[in-house]
Amino acid sequence: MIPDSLPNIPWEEKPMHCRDVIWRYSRNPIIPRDLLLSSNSIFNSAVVPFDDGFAGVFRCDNKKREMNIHRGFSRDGITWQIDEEPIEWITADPGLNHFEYRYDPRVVWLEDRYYITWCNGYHGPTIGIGYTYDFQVFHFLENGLLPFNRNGVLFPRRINDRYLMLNRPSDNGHTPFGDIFLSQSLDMIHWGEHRFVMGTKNGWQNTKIGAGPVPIETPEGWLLFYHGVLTSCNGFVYSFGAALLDLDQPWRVVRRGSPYLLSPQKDYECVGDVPNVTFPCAALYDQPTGRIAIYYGGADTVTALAFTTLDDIRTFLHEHSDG
Ligand code: BMA
Repeated sequence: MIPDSLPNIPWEEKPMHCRDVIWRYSRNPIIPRDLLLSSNSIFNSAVVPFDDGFAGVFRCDNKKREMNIHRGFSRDGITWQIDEEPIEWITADPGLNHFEYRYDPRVVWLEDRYYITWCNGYHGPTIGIGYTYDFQVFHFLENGLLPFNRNGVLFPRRINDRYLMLNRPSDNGHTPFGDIFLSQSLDMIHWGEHRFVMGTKNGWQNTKIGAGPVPIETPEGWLLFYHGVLTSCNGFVYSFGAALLDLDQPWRVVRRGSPYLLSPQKDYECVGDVPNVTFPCAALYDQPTGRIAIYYGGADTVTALAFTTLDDIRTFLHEHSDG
């Protein structure tokens, strides 16, 4: 169960000189690439409140450059103990456990358990869906959609009886296109009733977009942080921004911020295995204070943290929205 109040949310006040909506943790990155003996890089990872602290699922690319997801725990959400070995999945169909790759996890508390979604290699990238009750035993449920698809992100509750998942149809490579869609399910296995949510736009999100952290429920709508990709003459640049989706029909966009909120500007975002990438996969929210902590990958190499408040985001979306 995730409480509305999260007094131990990682937090740092906005620096005096900062005029941005989002500010970075002063001691970024919080997870170095070599935290594990076996790791080449640890990035694009997801965390949730768990017990007295936090649990997480981390994307760890190893020194063979295999991409897999590992479990971790933390007291404060900043210093993490991550397993050397990847998560082992229990599945009824052994054919599904054939490992190609697993990456970019998201974790959500939904009804009675933590669901994990990730980009799962199954004859191409698709959305793997699994769950755990305790972060000890992990069950692999199904591939929710056909290849090729990435950035599968579940909503934290059913809406109109349905589970909802944002996703981004793609190709088998470094996809030069991509819009956000929403798919619906009565049982978490069979997905349909697909709806278009939003597409690319000029500027920082001109090539493709994809859902980031699990949407946060607010009185004005679902707050969605999402990444947007610009094609520069030197390759892709991954920034992220925010939108509000309708509470009952979340494929309807209520507001969409036109400037990005954060783009690769610090060394650990600009320099690494893939330069110029900021890629959010998780956000913690403390309702009483409105504090939000966003976890994002830097340059496909390290994990970093940034902060904002719901008020800051609300003001931003009111003042800089293009609908
Ligand atoms: C995307 C995913 C992300 C990665 C990004 C930038 O397609 O593979 O994991 O952060 O590219 O390389």
